[in-house]
Amino acid sequence: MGPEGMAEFARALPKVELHAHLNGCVRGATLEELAREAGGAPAAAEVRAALAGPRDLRACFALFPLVHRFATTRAALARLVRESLADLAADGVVYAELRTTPKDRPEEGLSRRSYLEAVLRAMEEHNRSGRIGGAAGGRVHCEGRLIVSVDRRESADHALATVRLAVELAAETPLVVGVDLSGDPAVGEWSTWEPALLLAHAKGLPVTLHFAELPGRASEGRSMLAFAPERLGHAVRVDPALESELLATRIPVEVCLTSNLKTQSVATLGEHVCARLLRAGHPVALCTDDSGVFDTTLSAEFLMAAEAFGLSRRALFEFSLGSLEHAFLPEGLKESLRGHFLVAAARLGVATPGGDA
Ligand code: 6MZ
Repeated sequence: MGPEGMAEFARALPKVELHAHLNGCVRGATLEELAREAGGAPAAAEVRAALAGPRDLRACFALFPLVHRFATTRAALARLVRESLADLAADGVVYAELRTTPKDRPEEGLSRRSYLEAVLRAMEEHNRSGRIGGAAGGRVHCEGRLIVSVDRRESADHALATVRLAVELAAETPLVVGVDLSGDPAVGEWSTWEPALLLAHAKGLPVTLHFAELPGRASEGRSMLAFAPERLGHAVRVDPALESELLATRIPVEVCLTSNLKTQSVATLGEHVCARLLRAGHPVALCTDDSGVFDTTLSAEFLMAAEAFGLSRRALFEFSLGSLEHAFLPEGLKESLRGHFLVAAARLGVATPGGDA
Protein backbone atom coordinates (compact mmCIF):
# COMPACT_ATOMS: atom_id res chain seq x y z
CA MET A 1 0.00 0.00 0.00
CA GLY A 2 1.23 3.51 -0.87
CA PRO A 3 2.11 6.13 1.74
CA GLU A 4 -1.27 7.87 1.35
CA GLY A 5 -3.20 4.65 1.92
CA MET A 6 -1.13 3.95 5.02
CA ALA A 7 -1.70 7.50 6.35
CA GLU A 8 -5.44 7.04 5.88
CA PHE A 9 -5.25 3.65 7.62
CA ALA A 10 -3.29 5.13 10.55
CA ARG A 11 -5.96 7.81 10.99
CA ALA A 12 -8.85 5.33 10.81
CA LEU A 13 -7.14 2.88 13.18
CA PRO A 14 -8.59 3.01 16.74
CA LYS A 15 -5.80 4.27 18.98
CA VAL A 16 -4.99 4.63 22.65
CA GLU A 17 -2.87 7.55 23.93
CA LEU A 18 -1.02 6.78 27.17
CA HIS A 19 1.61 9.55 27.34
CA ALA A 20 0.35 13.10 26.72
CA HIS A 21 1.24 16.10 28.92
CA LEU A 22 -1.79 18.39 29.10
CA ASN A 23 0.13 21.66 28.73
CA GLY A 24 2.25 20.13 25.98
CA CYS A 25 -0.91 19.37 23.97
CA VAL A 26 -1.89 23.03 23.68
CA ARG A 27 -2.72 24.14 20.14
CA GLY A 28 -0.37 26.90 18.92
CA ALA A 29 -3.34 29.09 17.97
CA THR A 30 -4.90 28.65 21.43
CA LEU A 31 -1.67 29.56 23.19
CA GLU A 32 -1.29 32.66 21.06
CA GLU A 33 -4.89 33.66 21.80
CA LEU A 34 -4.43 33.12 25.55
CA ALA A 35 -1.22 35.15 25.45
CA ARG A 36 -2.94 37.98 23.56
CA GLU A 37 -5.77 38.05 26.11
CA ALA A 38 -3.29 38.20 28.99
CA GLY A 39 -0.58 40.46 27.60
CA GLY A 40 -1.70 41.90 24.27
CA ALA A 41 0.31 41.88 21.04
CA PRO A 42 3.78 41.67 22.68
CA ALA A 43 2.82 38.48 24.56
CA ALA A 44 1.32 36.98 21.39
CA ALA A 45 4.52 37.81 19.51
CA GLU A 46 6.61 36.20 22.27
CA VAL A 47 4.57 33.00 21.93
CA ARG A 48 4.83 33.03 18.12
CA ALA A 49 8.60 33.42 18.31
CA ALA A 50 8.95 30.63 20.89
CA LEU A 51 6.76 28.27 18.84
CA ALA A 52 8.85 28.97 15.74
CA GLY A 53 12.08 28.25 17.66
CA PRO A 54 14.04 25.02 18.23
CA ARG A 55 12.78 21.97 20.16
CA ASP A 56 15.87 20.39 21.70
CA LEU A 57 15.37 19.40 25.35
CA ARG A 58 16.75 22.72 26.64
CA ALA A 59 14.42 24.69 24.36
CA CYS A 60 11.44 22.53 25.40
CA PHE A 61 12.03 23.16 29.06
CA ALA A 62 12.25 26.89 28.29
CA LEU A 63 8.95 26.72 26.38
CA PHE A 64 6.87 25.00 29.09
CA PRO A 65 7.03 27.96 31.55
CA LEU A 66 5.68 30.17 28.76
CA VAL A 67 2.74 27.80 28.25
CA HIS A 68 2.17 27.72 32.01
CA ARG A 69 2.20 31.54 32.21
CA PHE A 70 -0.80 31.81 29.89
CA ALA A 71 -2.63 28.50 30.33
CA THR A 72 -2.81 28.21 34.13
CA THR A 73 -6.26 29.66 34.72
CA ARG A 74 -9.47 27.77 35.39
CA ALA A 75 -10.92 28.71 32.00
CA ALA A 76 -7.74 27.97 30.06
CA LEU A 77 -7.30 24.58 31.73
CA ALA A 78 -10.85 23.57 30.83
CA ARG A 79 -10.21 24.70 27.26
CA LEU A 80 -6.96 22.71 27.07
CA VAL A 81 -8.75 19.55 28.22
CA ARG A 82 -11.66 20.05 25.80
CA GLU A 83 -9.42 20.82 22.84
CA SER A 84 -6.92 18.03 23.56
CA LEU A 85 -9.65 15.40 23.79
CA ALA A 86 -11.40 16.80 20.69
CA ASP A 87 -8.13 16.72 18.72
CA LEU A 88 -7.44 13.16 19.88
CA ALA A 89 -10.97 12.04 18.90
CA ALA A 90 -10.60 13.68 15.48
CA ASP A 91 -7.42 11.62 15.04
CA GLY A 92 -9.18 8.35 15.86
CA VAL A 93 -8.01 8.05 19.49
CA VAL A 94 -10.65 6.22 21.54
CA TYR A 95 -9.01 6.46 24.96
CA ALA A 96 -6.46 8.92 26.36
CA GLU A 97 -4.61 9.27 29.62
CA LEU A 98 -3.70 12.96 29.90
CA ARG A 99 -1.18 13.82 32.56
CA THR A 100 -0.54 17.12 34.27
CA THR A 101 1.47 18.63 37.12
CA PRO A 102 -0.79 20.38 39.67
CA LYS A 103 0.15 24.06 40.07
CA ASP A 104 -0.53 26.73 42.68
CA ARG A 105 -1.61 30.03 41.17
CA PRO A 106 -3.12 32.09 44.02
CA GLU A 107 -3.61 35.17 41.83
CA GLU A 108 -5.98 33.06 39.68
CA GLY A 109 -7.61 31.51 42.76
CA LEU A 110 -5.99 28.16 41.92
CA SER A 111 -4.50 25.79 44.46
CA ARG A 112 -2.94 22.48 43.43
CA ARG A 113 -6.19 20.75 44.35
CA SER A 114 -8.46 23.19 42.51
CA TYR A 115 -6.13 23.05 39.49
CA LEU A 116 -6.70 19.29 39.28
CA GLU A 117 -10.41 19.70 40.02
CA ALA A 118 -10.74 22.14 37.10
CA VAL A 119 -9.05 19.59 34.81
CA LEU A 120 -11.23 16.76 36.12
CA ARG A 121 -14.45 18.75 35.75
CA ALA A 122 -13.69 19.51 32.09
CA MET A 123 -12.76 15.87 31.50
CA GLU A 124 -15.95 14.63 33.13
CA GLU A 125 -18.04 16.95 30.96
CA HIS A 126 -16.23 15.74 27.86
CA ASN A 127 -16.66 12.09 28.85
CA ARG A 128 -20.40 12.63 29.31
CA SER A 129 -20.64 13.58 25.62
CA GLY A 130 -19.90 9.97 24.57
CA ARG A 131 -19.55 6.42 25.80
CA ILE A 132 -16.34 4.47 26.32
CA GLY A 133 -15.84 2.13 23.36
CA GLY A 134 -18.77 3.80 21.61
CA ALA A 135 -19.03 5.77 18.41
CA ALA A 136 -22.10 7.87 17.72
CA GLY A 137 -22.95 8.42 14.06
CA GLY A 138 -19.44 7.62 12.87
CA ARG A 139 -17.93 10.14 15.30
CA VAL A 140 -15.16 8.74 17.49
CA HIS A 141 -15.48 9.36 21.23
CA CYS A 142 -12.19 9.77 23.07
CA GLU A 143 -12.66 8.79 26.72
CA GLY A 144 -10.30 10.72 29.01
CA ARG A 145 -8.53 9.73 32.20
CA LEU A 146 -5.99 11.65 34.31
CA ILE A 147 -2.51 10.82 35.54
CA VAL A 148 -1.13 13.19 38.18
CA SER A 149 2.47 14.22 37.52
CA VAL A 150 5.21 14.73 40.09
CA ASP A 151 7.77 17.19 38.67
CA ARG A 152 11.45 16.39 39.14
CA ARG A 153 11.87 19.90 40.61
CA GLU A 154 9.68 18.93 43.57
CA SER A 155 11.19 18.35 47.02
CA ALA A 156 10.47 15.09 48.86
CA ASP A 157 7.68 16.79 50.87
CA HIS A 158 6.18 18.44 47.83
CA ALA A 159 6.19 15.15 45.92
CA LEU A 160 4.50 13.43 48.88
CA ALA A 161 1.83 16.14 48.92
CA THR A 162 1.28 15.65 45.17
CA VAL A 163 0.82 11.91 45.58
CA ARG A 164 -1.49 12.38 48.61
CA LEU A 165 -3.59 14.70 46.48
CA ALA A 166 -3.71 12.11 43.69
CA VAL A 167 -4.77 9.44 46.21
CA GLU A 168 -7.51 11.69 47.67
CA LEU A 169 -8.87 12.57 44.23
CA ALA A 170 -8.71 8.94 43.08
CA ALA A 171 -10.98 8.10 46.02
CA GLU A 172 -13.42 10.74 44.77
CA THR A 173 -13.39 9.93 41.05
CA PRO A 174 -12.41 6.98 38.86
CA LEU A 175 -11.00 9.49 36.37
CA VAL A 176 -7.72 9.66 38.33
CA VAL A 177 -5.86 6.53 37.28
CA GLY A 178 -2.20 6.92 38.15
CA VAL A 179 0.90 8.92 38.98
CA ASP A 180 3.76 10.03 36.72
CA LEU A 181 7.27 11.31 37.34
CA SER A 182 8.33 13.83 34.71
CA GLY A 183 10.04 17.19 34.28
CA ASP A 184 13.49 18.27 33.21
CA PRO A 185 15.55 15.03 33.24
CA ALA A 186 18.69 17.00 34.16
CA VAL A 187 17.13 18.02 37.48
CA GLY A 188 17.02 16.19 40.80
CA GLU A 189 17.73 12.79 42.31
CA TRP A 190 15.62 9.62 42.27
CA SER A 191 15.91 9.21 46.06
CA THR A 192 13.96 12.49 46.51
CA TRP A 193 10.72 11.21 44.92
CA GLU A 194 10.98 7.51 45.67
CA PRO A 195 9.09 7.72 49.02
CA ALA A 196 6.21 9.55 47.33
CA LEU A 197 6.06 7.03 44.49
CA LEU A 198 6.18 4.18 47.01
CA LEU A 199 3.15 5.78 48.67
CA ALA A 200 1.33 5.77 45.31
CA HIS A 201 2.00 2.03 45.01
CA ALA A 202 1.01 1.41 48.63
CA LYS A 203 -2.32 3.16 47.93
CA GLY A 204 -2.90 1.10 44.79
CA LEU A 205 -2.15 3.78 42.19
CA PRO A 206 -0.09 2.62 39.19
CA VAL A 207 3.04 4.63 38.39
CA THR A 208 4.75 5.58 35.15
CA LEU A 209 8.26 7.06 35.19
CA HIS A 210 10.10 9.16 32.62
CA PHE A 211 13.12 6.95 32.16
CA ALA A 212 16.51 7.32 30.46
CA GLU A 213 15.83 10.58 28.61
CA LEU A 214 19.48 11.58 29.05
CA PRO A 215 22.62 9.52 28.48
CA GLY A 216 24.93 8.53 31.33
CA ARG A 217 22.18 8.04 33.93
CA ALA A 218 22.33 4.25 34.15
CA SER A 219 22.36 4.22 37.93
CA GLU A 220 19.14 6.27 38.13
CA GLY A 221 17.68 3.96 35.48
CA ARG A 222 18.57 0.91 37.51
CA SER A 223 16.89 2.35 40.63
CA MET A 224 13.80 3.09 38.56
CA LEU A 225 13.65 -0.49 37.26
CA ALA A 226 14.08 -1.79 40.81
CA PHE A 227 11.06 0.30 41.83
CA ALA A 228 9.02 -1.76 39.32
CA PRO A 229 6.74 0.91 37.86
CA GLU A 230 3.75 -0.20 35.78
CA ARG A 231 5.08 1.71 32.74
CA LEU A 232 8.13 3.68 31.62
CA GLY A 233 8.30 6.71 29.34
CA HIS A 234 10.92 7.20 26.60
CA ALA A 235 13.85 4.85 27.46
CA VAL A 236 15.51 6.59 24.55
CA ARG A 237 19.04 6.89 25.99
CA VAL A 238 19.52 3.43 27.52
CA ASP A 239 23.04 2.01 27.33
CA PRO A 240 23.32 -1.65 26.24
CA ALA A 241 23.54 -3.01 29.82
CA LEU A 242 20.50 -1.03 31.01
CA GLU A 243 18.66 -2.03 27.86
CA SER A 244 19.06 -5.74 28.63
CA GLU A 245 17.90 -5.10 32.18
CA LEU A 246 14.87 -3.25 30.82
CA LEU A 247 14.08 -6.10 28.42
CA ALA A 248 14.20 -8.58 31.30
CA THR A 249 11.55 -6.61 33.24
CA ARG A 250 8.89 -6.64 30.47
CA ILE A 251 7.74 -3.21 31.74
CA PRO A 252 5.80 -1.54 28.88
CA VAL A 253 7.52 1.49 27.34
CA GLU A 254 5.65 4.60 26.15
CA VAL A 255 7.57 5.50 22.99
CA CYS A 256 7.39 9.05 21.61
CA LEU A 257 9.15 9.05 18.21
CA THR A 258 8.65 12.65 17.02
CA SER A 259 9.44 14.02 20.47
CA ASN A 260 12.68 12.03 20.62
CA LEU A 261 13.73 13.16 17.13
CA LYS A 262 12.88 16.83 17.73
CA THR A 263 14.60 16.91 21.11
CA GLN A 264 17.61 15.32 19.36
CA SER A 265 17.60 12.43 21.79
CA VAL A 266 18.14 10.17 18.81
CA ALA A 267 19.33 11.02 15.29
CA THR A 268 17.31 8.53 13.22
CA LEU A 269 14.47 6.10 13.82
CA GLY A 270 16.72 3.26 12.69
CA GLU A 271 18.76 3.79 15.89
CA HIS A 272 15.69 4.31 18.05
CA VAL A 273 15.25 1.91 20.96
CA CYS A 274 11.73 1.22 19.62
CA ALA A 275 13.20 -0.79 16.74
CA ARG A 276 15.01 -3.06 19.21
CA LEU A 277 12.07 -3.29 21.63
CA LEU A 278 9.78 -4.40 18.80
CA ARG A 279 12.31 -6.95 17.57
CA ALA A 280 12.55 -8.34 21.11
CA GLY A 281 8.75 -8.50 21.43
CA HIS A 282 8.93 -6.05 24.36
CA PRO A 283 5.61 -4.28 25.15
CA VAL A 284 5.50 -0.80 23.61
CA ALA A 285 2.81 1.89 23.38
CA LEU A 286 3.24 4.62 20.75
CA CYS A 287 2.47 8.06 22.18
CA THR A 288 2.71 11.76 21.27
CA ASP A 289 4.25 13.23 24.48
CA ASP A 290 3.46 16.89 23.68
CA SER A 291 1.37 17.02 20.50
CA GLY A 292 1.23 20.85 20.47
CA VAL A 293 4.87 21.47 21.27
CA PHE A 294 6.08 18.85 18.78
CA ASP A 295 3.31 19.42 16.24
CA THR A 296 2.33 15.78 15.91
CA THR A 297 -0.65 13.43 16.16
CA LEU A 298 -0.87 9.81 17.23
CA SER A 299 -1.75 8.73 13.68
CA ALA A 300 1.42 10.51 12.47
CA GLU A 301 3.39 8.47 15.05
CA PHE A 302 1.83 5.23 13.76
CA LEU A 303 2.61 6.19 10.18
CA MET A 304 6.23 6.93 11.11
CA ALA A 305 6.51 3.59 12.89
CA ALA A 306 4.99 1.75 9.92
CA GLU A 307 7.53 3.33 7.57
CA ALA A 308 10.58 3.14 9.84
CA PHE A 309 10.02 -0.37 11.17
CA GLY A 310 8.33 -1.89 8.11
CA LEU A 311 5.01 -2.67 9.81
CA SER A 312 2.03 -4.02 7.86
CA ARG A 313 -1.54 -2.82 8.43
CA ARG A 314 -2.23 -5.90 10.51
CA ALA A 315 0.94 -5.32 12.60
CA LEU A 316 -0.08 -1.69 13.14
CA PHE A 317 -3.53 -2.79 14.28
CA GLU A 318 -2.06 -5.28 16.75
CA PHE A 319 0.41 -2.64 17.96
CA SER A 320 -2.49 -0.31 18.71
CA LEU A 321 -4.62 -3.02 20.33
CA GLY A 322 -1.56 -4.00 22.41
CA SER A 323 -1.32 -0.45 23.84
CA LEU A 324 -4.76 -0.88 25.34
CA GLU A 325 -3.46 -3.70 27.53
CA HIS A 326 -1.09 -1.20 29.22
CA ALA A 327 -3.82 1.37 30.01
CA PHE A 328 -4.44 2.16 33.67
CA LEU A 329 -8.05 1.00 33.34
CA PRO A 330 -10.09 -1.72 35.03
CA GLU A 331 -10.53 -4.89 32.99
CA GLY A 332 -14.25 -4.25 32.30
CA LEU A 333 -13.53 -0.95 30.55
CA LYS A 334 -10.63 -2.48 28.61
CA GLU A 335 -13.05 -5.14 27.43
CA SER A 336 -15.48 -2.49 26.11
CA LEU A 337 -12.62 -0.91 24.18
CA ARG A 338 -11.48 -4.29 22.84
CA GLY A 339 -15.00 -4.71 21.44
CA HIS A 340 -14.60 -1.39 19.65
CA PHE A 341 -11.28 -2.56 18.17
CA LEU A 342 -12.84 -5.79 16.89
CA VAL A 343 -15.63 -3.91 15.13
CA ALA A 344 -13.01 -1.60 13.62
CA ALA A 345 -10.90 -4.57 12.46
CA ALA A 346 -13.78 -5.76 10.29
CA ARG A 347 -14.28 -2.23 8.90
CA LEU A 348 -10.55 -1.82 8.22
CA GLY A 349 -10.23 -5.27 6.65
CA VAL A 350 -7.55 -6.56 9.03
CA ALA A 351 -7.62 -10.08 10.38
CA THR A 352 -7.53 -10.10 14.17
CA PRO A 353 -5.75 -12.59 16.40
CA GLY A 354 -8.12 -15.52 16.78
CA GLY A 355 -10.61 -13.90 14.39
CA ASP A 356 -11.03 -14.01 10.64
CA ALA A 357 -12.17 -10.48 9.84
C1 6MZ B 1 9.99 15.19 30.74
C2 6MZ B 1 8.16 16.46 30.18
C3 6MZ B 1 8.43 16.27 28.80
O1 6MZ B 1 2.33 18.87 33.41
O2 6MZ B 1 2.21 21.31 32.84
N1 6MZ B 1 7.07 17.24 30.27
N2 6MZ B 1 8.94 15.93 31.13
N3 6MZ B 1 10.31 14.98 29.45
C4 6MZ B 1 9.57 15.51 28.45
N4 6MZ B 1 9.98 15.28 27.17
C5 6MZ B 1 10.01 16.28 26.15
N5 6MZ B 1 7.45 16.90 28.11
C6 6MZ B 1 6.62 17.48 29.02
O3 6MZ B 1 2.73 19.61 31.04
C7 6MZ B 1 4.01 20.13 30.79
C8 6MZ B 1 5.01 19.49 31.71
O4 6MZ B 1 5.17 18.11 31.36
C9 6MZ B 1 6.51 17.70 31.57
C10 6MZ B 1 7.26 18.90 32.10
O5 6MZ B 1 7.29 18.86 33.50
C11 6MZ B 1 6.40 20.07 31.60
O6 6MZ B 1 6.54 21.23 32.39
P1 6MZ B 1 1.89 19.89 32.41
O7 6MZ B 1 0.45 19.74 31.97
